[in-house]
Parts: sequence; structure tokens; C-alpha cells
Amino acid sequence: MKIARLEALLVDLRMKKPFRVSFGQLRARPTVIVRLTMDDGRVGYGEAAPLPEPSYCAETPDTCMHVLERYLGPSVVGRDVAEPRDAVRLMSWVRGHHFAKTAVECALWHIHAAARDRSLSACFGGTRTSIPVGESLGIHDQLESLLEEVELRLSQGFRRIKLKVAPGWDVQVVRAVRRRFGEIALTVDANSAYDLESGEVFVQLDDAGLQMIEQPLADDDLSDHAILQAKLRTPICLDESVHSVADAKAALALGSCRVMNIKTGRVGGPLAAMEIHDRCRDAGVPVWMGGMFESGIGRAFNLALASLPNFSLPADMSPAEFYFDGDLVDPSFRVEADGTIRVPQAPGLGFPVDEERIRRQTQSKVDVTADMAARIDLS
Ligand code: OSB
Ligand code: MG
Repeated sequence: MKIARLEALLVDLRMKKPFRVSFGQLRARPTVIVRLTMDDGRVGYGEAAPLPEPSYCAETPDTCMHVLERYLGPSVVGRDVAEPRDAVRLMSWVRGHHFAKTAVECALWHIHAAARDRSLSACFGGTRTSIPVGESLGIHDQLESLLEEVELRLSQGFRRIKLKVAPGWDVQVVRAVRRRFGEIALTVDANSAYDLESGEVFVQLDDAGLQMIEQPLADDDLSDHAILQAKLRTPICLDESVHSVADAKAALALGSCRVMNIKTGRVGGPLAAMEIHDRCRDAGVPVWMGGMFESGIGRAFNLALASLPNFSLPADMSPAEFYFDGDLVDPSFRVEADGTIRVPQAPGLGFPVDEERIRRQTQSKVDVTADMAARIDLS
């Protein structure tokens, strides 16, 4: 089966309200939707969902559009692809750009699953039919409004509360949440806001009974994370630091963390995510599925991967309606009263893509067809 066409659409997800983390404020959410068409007419969707600015990682929606048009599209369009792994191989000469590559790989998993009449979860080797979810809460201007949001999410059944922290919004906020809500499952995510000099903060956080401290230090510093982890009882969870299977191997070898956050796009796609899952399982390190405020298209792949057995901690997987006015799949998933999301068992993506909404919210588009790809010299 040949890939006949790759379309990359820059789609505006229309955020309802800003979300603040240590490195800045997310106000708008452009995302990149990839639509692959095979030569037999089959269609598959994938999503590349880095943040709008290069603050979480180097990629942005614009770099994805560029790399998909110039390099990844021409590498796969017009080529024979029997399974997703073949496309990963065709794209492997391009260094980095994991979010962009993930969109292509995911679109092929969509086609692959539908063609075999199997769910994504079954294709990935998933074993669970529902997955527990937590909620990630941004930095607020006022403590009281944060506490109200914690209360709301707990009442909706969420299995864990993750607080975004930064210097000035950390120990006292954690203590206030503990005072009000007691021994709930609580974690913090610093998005690299600290360094090894921030000793006192970690001593105090270490006494707060947190399930984990996510990404306290610089994204490129596995060795400092190993030094900090050796001093803490609380598990460190790496997010930004793990861009690949090789990073995961290094983190496990160095003891840089005791928990790992896997995001499909950050690590380079479902195949890389599955390999990291297996290596962490063998090392006795539990993993959980992170999120990038994807639409329901990206979340569909996250949800299916999160059904693998070592994804044993609650995922960041709130429905799109929490953040955006409408999803790109309809109907989307919902969080049940027991704080879980059902893993679709239907063949293919598991959610109907809302093509009309995608068309309405598309800001720009690139289109790579076989005759164009043949004319581009990649050598
Ligand atoms: O650090 O986990 C993070 C969102 C965007 C970028 C980075 C992060 C996050 C989240 C939330 O915490 C995730 C979500 O529900 O998609
Ligand atoms: Mg994180």
C-alpha cells in the first residue's frame, strides 16, 4: 500500500481561558492535524501538538508545518508502507522533530487499525478497558480560586491532582491544598523551574507526601536529576528530559527518576512510547501518559497507549471541552464518575473525526502529493 497524499492542517482549537505554567501562559492553541490518504483511498488522521512557542520543547506548530511539507511528507508520500514501522524508518534520516513525525506515524496506525478491524488499543497490546485520569492545574493568581478548582475536580472523580509550581507558588500552595483536602493523591510539576541550589524547596516538598515531583530541573540535565533523586524520598518524574528511547535508557541507568511521564509526541511516536514503556517496566519504573492539550485526535492515541499494563498511574487526559470550545472528534470521550475514561474497543481511531469542524478552524494547509514528492530532491 502506497501513501498517495499528506495534508498538514494548522487548526485553531480556540482556548476558553489561558493556562499558566512556570515558563509562561498558554493563550491560544494552534495544533497540526495530519491527514494521510493511501493509494486505495483509505484515510488516517494524526496530530502534532507542541505548544505554540518553543518554551516546553524546541518544536512549534510552525516548525511542524515546515518539516512536514519540506522533509517528512516527501520522505513518505509515493512510498510503499506495509505498516507504521516502515514510515518511521523512512523518516529516520530527519533528526529530531518528534512531534511532527508522531503525527505521520499516528495517521498510519489509524489506517492500520481500521484495515485490520482492530482498535488502536488492541494494535498497541493494551490490556485495560478503562484508564484512571488526574487533572493538571495551572498557576492561579489567587490561592482561593485554585482551591475551588481542586474541589471541583475531586468532586468530578479525578484520581489525582497535579499542581503546576514555580518559585513563589510552591510549598505554601501544596500545604494549603493538604490542609483543605487531606491525603489526596497529589503531585507537582515544575516544568524545569528550579536548579540544585533550590535545596530548601525540595526538603519541604519532600515532606508533603507527594506521589511525585515532575521535572524539577533543566530538561537537558539527567545528571543533576540523578543527584537530586538520590537525596529525596519522593520519586522524581521526568517529562521534558525524555525526548527518545535513548534518553529513557540514560535516565534509567543514571537513576534520574523513579517515575516516567510518556508523551507520545515528545518521545517520537507510539513505537517509541511502547519501547520506553517496556524498558521502564523491566526497570521497575511505573509510567503514566502525559498530555499536550491535544484535540481528541491526539488524545485517541494517548488513550490507547495508556491501556498498556505499566501505565499504572493516572493520565493527564481531560476532555477537550475543559480547555477548548469544541473538539475535533464528535462525540469525544468523557470522564466517568469514578475518574476513568473508557478505552474505545471499536476498530480504527475509536472516535468519529469532525471533518467539518476541522475545515472551519483551519488557518493554513500544506499538501504533498506523489508527483510533488517525486520532484523534491531529498539527497
Ligand atoms: O508539563 O505536563 C506538562 C501541558 C502542556 C505542556 C506541558 C504540560 C502540560 C500539562 C497538561 O501539564 C496536560 C494535558 O492535560 O494535556
Ligand atoms: Mg510536565
